[in-house]
Amino acid sequence: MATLRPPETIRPLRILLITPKGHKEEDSSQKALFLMGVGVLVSITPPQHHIELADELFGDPIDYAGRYDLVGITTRTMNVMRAYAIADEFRRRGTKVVLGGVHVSFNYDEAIAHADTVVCGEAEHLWAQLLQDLADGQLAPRYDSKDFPPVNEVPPLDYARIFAASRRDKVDARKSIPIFMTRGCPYTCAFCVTPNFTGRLYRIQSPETIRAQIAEAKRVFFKETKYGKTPWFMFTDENLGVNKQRTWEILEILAECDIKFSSFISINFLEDEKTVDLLVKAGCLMALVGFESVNQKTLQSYNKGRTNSVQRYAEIIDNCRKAGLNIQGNFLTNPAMDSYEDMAATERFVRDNNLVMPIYSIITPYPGTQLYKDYKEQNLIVDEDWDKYTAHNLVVRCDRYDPLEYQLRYLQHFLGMYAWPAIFNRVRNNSNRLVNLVTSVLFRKNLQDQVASVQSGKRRPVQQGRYTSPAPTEKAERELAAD
Ligand code: B12
Ligand code: SF4
Repeated sequence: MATLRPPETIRPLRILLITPKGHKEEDSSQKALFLMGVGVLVSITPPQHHIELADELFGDPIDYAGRYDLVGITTRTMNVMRAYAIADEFRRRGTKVVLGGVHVSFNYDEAIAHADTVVCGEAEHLWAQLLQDLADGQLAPRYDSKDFPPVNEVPPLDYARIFAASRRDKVDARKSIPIFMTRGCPYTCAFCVTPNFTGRLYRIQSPETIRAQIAEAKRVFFKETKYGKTPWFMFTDENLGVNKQRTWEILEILAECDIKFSSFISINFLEDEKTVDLLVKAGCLMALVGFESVNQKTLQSYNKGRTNSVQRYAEIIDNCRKAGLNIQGNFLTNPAMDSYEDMAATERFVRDNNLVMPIYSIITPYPGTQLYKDYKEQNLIVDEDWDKYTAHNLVVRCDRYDPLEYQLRYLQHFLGMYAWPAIFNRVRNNSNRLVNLVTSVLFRKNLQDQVASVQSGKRRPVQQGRYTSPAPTEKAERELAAD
């Protein structure tokens, strides 16, 4: 690793950072004003460089003829094919391209065919080095966070610079502003990228930094209108409540900031009355919870049994609601484990508990997860067309059911969570009625379209040949014998 020189000795660069929109990515009414990965890059770029942002989720055009020294593209699995297409076009015109983000971090060989360099892992400690190398004409083909010191502290966001670089305007109280308090999550759910990415290192910003960032984000991005005087923040934390004491401190600061927000938080943290009370006082409109399954055995197979206890779900939701906290729920279905009856039970659970904005996904083995590794070894992944990795397409083996029927039934149960009586009860039983109504109606329409496209044959899972299970490994045989 070369040493970093003072900024004034490094040629100023013109940089374009792109957020691509996956070919099959659906339009969302609540997309983030900017992706956090991009926000972080802008905030840590040495000041002499000029940065522009183009976000395809908002329809920003991409100026392929623009004179840029570097085009950086962030990737997730569902948008990576689009990222590659954009990268190829810029490189065809002689512009240097760097790819980064969760997908390419686990697929270097695939990604480098479309880029001059690929960043694997977190960029905080390598970005300035990469830019210096580029300015010196010595760009390396790979920058891996493992070769740099660990990111023990996450940097505060520079909202003013992000605003200046982006094409977004100020937002009113109906649109959320992204921010994070913590990064990482120490748990090891098999379907999640976090444990092998940023996870084990759980970092928490200091209360003073949080207070200052909120004030700055409000000043830069928020405008008061008839829709309200209180800004709404989207916390992009993986899991807010991991360190209880520090979470309480953060929530006490937030309570003084006059904001509303939503955040991911594990269900077990919501068992604690004080945490719930402080969340409500801090302005939390909605806790985003990964319930994943209403079957404890399935949770155990995902390594999620430690945080989630199905038996306690309904009581915790009820207590939170009584305290004034809405609970949003995320669920998964897996053809290897979940029958049609399980799908019906999941829908019933969502409806009985009046969860807000439920998201139902089909198990998707994202590269970098333990699930991907296991399914790859067992030959259970049938489709690696990354465009389909939106979490709503069947890309894994489906032996017990007809794949097309499984795909359809899954969408129908998802739509069932947005049937009119379900929407009615959801709106009636939760606070923030207008938000709940509007988002539910939008989800309903989107799901109706998805069901129609499967029914019409426009969208179908790949053909799956007859499956012969691999011979059990020695370990599996031992476990079976122990059972
Ligand atoms: C917050 C969050 C959300 C929020 C907000 C999303 C948003 N639009 O920002 C909401 C709730 C809306 C959401 C929704 C979904 N999400 Co989400 N989400 C996250 C979460 C928890 C944090 C993302 C984040 O902001 N991280 C903080 C930033 C700073 O990290 P970063 O983006 O990785 O960036 C760093 C590096 O990657 C690198 N980098 C990134 N880009 C670039 C570019 C360049 C050029 C360079 C040099 C470096 C670089 O540098 C950055 C700083 O270190 C992640 C978990 C995770 N670990 O990433 C999941 C995650 C991204 N989500 C995921 C999924 C699957 C979804 C959904 C499909 C879930 C569903 N069933 O509907 C939807 C899809 C919505 C959509 N269209 O985007 C997956 C994606 C897996 C994958 N391989 O693509 C993740 C990884 C979780 C998981 N299951 O493992 N999500
Ligand atoms: S609790 Fe959430 S963020 Fe943490 S590993 Fe599990 S799914 Fe990922």
